[in-house]
Amino acid sequence: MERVIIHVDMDYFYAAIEEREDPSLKDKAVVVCMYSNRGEEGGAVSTSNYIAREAGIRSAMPCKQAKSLKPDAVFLPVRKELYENVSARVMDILRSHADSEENFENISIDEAFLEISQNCGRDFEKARYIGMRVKHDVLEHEKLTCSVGIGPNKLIAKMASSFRKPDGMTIVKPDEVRDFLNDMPVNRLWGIGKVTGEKLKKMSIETIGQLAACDTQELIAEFGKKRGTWLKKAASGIDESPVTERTATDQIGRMASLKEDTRNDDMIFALLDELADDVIKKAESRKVSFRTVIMTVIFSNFRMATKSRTFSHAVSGKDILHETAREIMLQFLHESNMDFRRIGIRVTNLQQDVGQKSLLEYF
Ligand code: TTP
Ligand code: CA
Repeated sequence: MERVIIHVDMDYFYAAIEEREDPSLKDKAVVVCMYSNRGEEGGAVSTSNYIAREAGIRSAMPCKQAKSLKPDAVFLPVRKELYENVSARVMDILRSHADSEENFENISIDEAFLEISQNCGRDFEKARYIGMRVKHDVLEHEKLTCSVGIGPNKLIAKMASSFRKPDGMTIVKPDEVRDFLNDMPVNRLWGIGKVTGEKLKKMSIETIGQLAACDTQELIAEFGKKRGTWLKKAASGIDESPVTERTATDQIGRMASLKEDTRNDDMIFALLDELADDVIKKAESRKVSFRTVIMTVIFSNFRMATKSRTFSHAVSGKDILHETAREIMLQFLHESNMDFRRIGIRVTNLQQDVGQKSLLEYF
């Protein structure tokens, strides 16, 4: 049965809330910073408004670097509790537009999926009207803008919402999916990380259309059965994963110190693999899959940094955790030249495995 799914992504969320709280910030560059316990010098950019982005400021960049790019920007500390309260209210507005409470899925502090198949009678023109109502209600009640994507499944809806930002709305009808994806660079496919992107590049696959045209067996030979099959399906715009409210909210994690402060890849990756294996064992014994991987590094100067990756669907198994953990760790190594003291890995957004195989397990 054909479905209609909306994905909503709030625009420059933390910075937008700060702008709303203090209208004098309106035409200024605003940078929200996560300061470490070492004060302002050690912080990283959480997010920034679009004026600041024009100066090249990006999430996760050291605040110091952001300051040098845009000295007249307004730098503000993260106010997580405030953002969480706003998020809860926004999610209530979004949920009210879904077919039912169960047809709503909150995937991060500022993103959610809503299934509206029934509410729009599977008619994409009516879906457009619901999308406009969603944007209108969020703006009216919370004075915030969002970007909306509407498509026949979660994958397409998610990619559509980032197509026109900020304050955009993009509708991709089932017969438009192919054209929508065809010429996009392959790394824009939701779920493709750096490692997979580079592997595909080596195979001379640059666009999603080229990936869709690939022989499934060739992809399986390169990426394994689950991942290879998923790549082929996703590139063809197929995603059968349901919109479902998350249930379990806890997490599983391990953290340990390296034998000595180091930047040596072998030492770091050996410990990382060990920690990831422990996390997977615990997840398997509890029969849960996870959607988010969070990595923490404590540097030799005790500064702490965190990075996370949220998958489009719940995933499980050693390989995906190892790959993701290594990818994130490489980013840490790339972005800092300090020695590492401790590393940690956590999985969250846990979902109980119910034995039902869906596309979400093809990762
Ligand atoms: P995003 O949706 O990735 O970013 P955004 O809402 O700021 O901007 P966009 O308009 O491009 O959607 O993340 C949501 C919030 O999560 C963001 O406002 C701040 C927080 N965040 C971090 O703290 N660190 C990060 O590295 C990222 C990417 C986001
Ligand atoms: Ca956002």
